[in-house]
Amino acid sequence: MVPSNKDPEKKIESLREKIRHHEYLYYVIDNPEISDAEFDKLMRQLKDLEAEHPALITPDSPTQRVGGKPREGFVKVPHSSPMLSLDNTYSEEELRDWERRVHELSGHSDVDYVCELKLDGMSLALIYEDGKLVRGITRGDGSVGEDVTLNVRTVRSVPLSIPKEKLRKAGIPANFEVRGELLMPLASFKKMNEEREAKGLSVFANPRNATAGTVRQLESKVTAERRLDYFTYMLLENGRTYFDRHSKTLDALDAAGFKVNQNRKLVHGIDEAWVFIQQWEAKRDSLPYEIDGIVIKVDRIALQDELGFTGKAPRWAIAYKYAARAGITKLEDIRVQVGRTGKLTPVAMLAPVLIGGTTVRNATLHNLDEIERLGVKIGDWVQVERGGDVIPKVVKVIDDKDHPRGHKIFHMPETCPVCGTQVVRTEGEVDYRCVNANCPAKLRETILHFASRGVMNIDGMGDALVNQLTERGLVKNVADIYKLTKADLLSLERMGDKSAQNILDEIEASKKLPLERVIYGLGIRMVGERTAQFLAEHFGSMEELEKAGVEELQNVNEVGPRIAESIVEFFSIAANRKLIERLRDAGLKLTGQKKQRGTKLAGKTFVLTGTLAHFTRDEARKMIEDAGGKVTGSVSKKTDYVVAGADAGSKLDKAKELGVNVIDEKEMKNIVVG
Ligand code: 0OW
Repeated sequence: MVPSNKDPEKKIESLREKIRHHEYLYYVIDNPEISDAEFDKLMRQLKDLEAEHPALITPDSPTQRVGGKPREGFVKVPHSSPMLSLDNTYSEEELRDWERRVHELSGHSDVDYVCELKLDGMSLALIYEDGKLVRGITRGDGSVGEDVTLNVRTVRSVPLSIPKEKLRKAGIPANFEVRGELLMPLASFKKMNEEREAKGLSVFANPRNATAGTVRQLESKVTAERRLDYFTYMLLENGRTYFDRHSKTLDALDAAGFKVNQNRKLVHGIDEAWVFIQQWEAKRDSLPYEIDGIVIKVDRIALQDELGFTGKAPRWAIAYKYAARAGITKLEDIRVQVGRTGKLTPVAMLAPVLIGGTTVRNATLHNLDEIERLGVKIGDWVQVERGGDVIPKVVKVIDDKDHPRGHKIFHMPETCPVCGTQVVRTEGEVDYRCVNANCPAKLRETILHFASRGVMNIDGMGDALVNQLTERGLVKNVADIYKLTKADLLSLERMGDKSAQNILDEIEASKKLPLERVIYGLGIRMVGERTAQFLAEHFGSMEELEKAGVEELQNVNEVGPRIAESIVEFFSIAANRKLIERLRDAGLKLTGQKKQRGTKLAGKTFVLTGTLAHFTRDEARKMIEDAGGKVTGSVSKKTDYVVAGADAGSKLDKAKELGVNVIDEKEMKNIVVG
C-alpha cells in the first residue's frame, strides 16, 4: 500500500517508481512479480492522484504512454549518424569469406565477435535527454527517418525515463541515443490478424509488415493495442558508439533497464559463431518472435572503426540468413480472391501441411503468369515455402514417381466470382480485374479507404460500422454515404443517438476536404495520395480530370502511360461517372486550386542521382516541378538532364552511355531559378 501520510507529490512519485519497476519486470525481463490486476490497481491509484493534481503530471509518468491527438502525417528527422543495414550471407562458405575479409582489412586474425539473433522487425532509434525519452525515429532511408515518438511511447518495453542513478551505475551519459529492433511478437501478430480477418480486413503477411504498419499508425491508441516490443543493440553519444566493446554496450543497456536480447553470445573466432548459428536454426521456432537469421558483429569498436562500412552496410557486421522453411503437399484446388482494387488473385487450396510449426492450408499463386511459370495443375504435388512472410507461396511442382501429376488446368474466370461483372485484363498487364466500382468484394474495402483518416477523414466509420452499412445495403457505393440519415444509423446495432449525430457531422465536414482527397478516395488503380495531389493541382477540378485523355494525363508529374490508362479506364465506366455526379450533387467540393506551375521547364525531364550537397531529393524535385519540369526515376533517351550529386550510381553511367546532358546541382539551380 502507498503510505497515506505523504504529500501528493511524494505519493505520486512513489507510485510511479513502483509502476516503472513492475513494467520493467513484466515487459523488459518477462519476469512479473505481481498480477495484472494488482498492476492495474497501482495504475488506477496513480491516474486518480494525477487527476486530483493535474499540475503534477509529467510526460514520463507511466500514465502518459498513450495519448496525444492523431496526426496527419509524420515529421522527417535526420539521424545523428547513418542507420546502417546489413549485408547477408547464406552459407558457411560465404560466412568464412566474410571473416577472411575482416582479417585482411583489420590486420588481425584473432577477432572476438558478438552473435545476436537477427530479429525480424524494423530498426528504430530512441533519443534520451537528461535520461528522458524525447524522440523515436524510424530508420527511413538510413539518413532521414520519421518521428514516431507518440507511438513509440506506447511500447511497454521502452522506458519513458531512466533514473539518473541507474544511468550512472550503468556508465551511460544523461544524453544518449539507443538503436534497436522494434517487432511484433508472434502472439500479438496472430491475434491481430485473427481480429482483422474476422472483420473481413486484409491480413498482414508477416510480423515485420505488421510492425511497420503499426508504428506508422496515425493514432497512438491503435499502436498501444497491438503490443509491440523493442530490443536494443546500440548506444551512441552524439552519433558515435559510446563504449569500446559491443559486448559492453549490450551489458550497459541491460543494466540501465533496456530490453536486450538474452540469446546473445560473445565468441572467439567464426567457428564458435557457426556453432551458435546452427544451434539457433534448430531452436528458432521456440522463440516468441520471428527471427530470420543471426547477426555477427566484431566486438572491439576500434576494429569496427578500422573496418568502416561500404554503401549502406558495415564491414564489421554480417547477417547469416536461414533458408526459408518448406513442405510438400497436394494442391487440391485453385480459388480466386477479389481485393479492394478488384484484382483477382489465384489462391492454392492445399491439403493441410505442417511447416515450421504452422499448419498451412493455402498459399498465394499471385497471378496467371506465376501459374504458367510454375506449370502447376490442380491435383499436383507442390513444394510450399514459408519464408519471413506468413502468407506461404508455392515454389515448385513436384514431379517424380512418388508424386503423380495433376491434370486439371486452371483458367481465370470470365466473370467476377462475386458480382458477375465481366473480368478485364489490360493489355500488357498480368492482373485480371473486376472493374465494377460497386462490386461487393471491393465495396467494403472501398468504403473503408474512402472514410479513412488520410482520405475523407470520416471518424467513426470504421470496420464495424462499414460492415453493417454494406451488409444492410444502406451503402452500395461511396456516394451513398452522403445519403445516410440519422434514422438509418439508429437502425444499426450499437449505435446511440450521440454517435449517430457525430457520424453525420463527420460526413458533413468531409464535404469541405480538398479535391485531391476525393480523387484519392475513389480508389482508382495506381492513383495513390501523391498522384491524386498532382492530378488535383494540374486539372483544378474533377470535371477537367474526367475529360482528360491519356496524352494530357501524362503531362502530370509521375503519371506515365499505365496510370493514365487506369484513370481513363475508370472514367470510361458509366457507373463511375454516375458516382462522381452523385458526389457533386451531395455537395462535395470537386474543385481545387490549380497549381500555377512555371513554364520555364515545361516538357523538360530530369533524373536525380547521388547525394546533393544543398538540397534533399524532395527539395530538388519540388524546385524542378514548380518550374514546370518533370522528375522521373530512370534515365532514357527522353531524359533532358541528369543531375549528378556525390557518389552518383548507375544512372550517371546510363546518362553518359545515352549522351544525356549531365549537370551538377549548381547548374540545376541556375537552370531552374536562372
Ligand atoms: N535485426 C536485428 C539487428 C541486430 C546493426 C548495427 C549496424 C548495422 C546493423 O536483430 N541484432 N543488430 C543490428 O545491428 N541490426 C539488426 O537489424 C538490421 C538493422 C537494419 C536492417 C536490419 O533490420
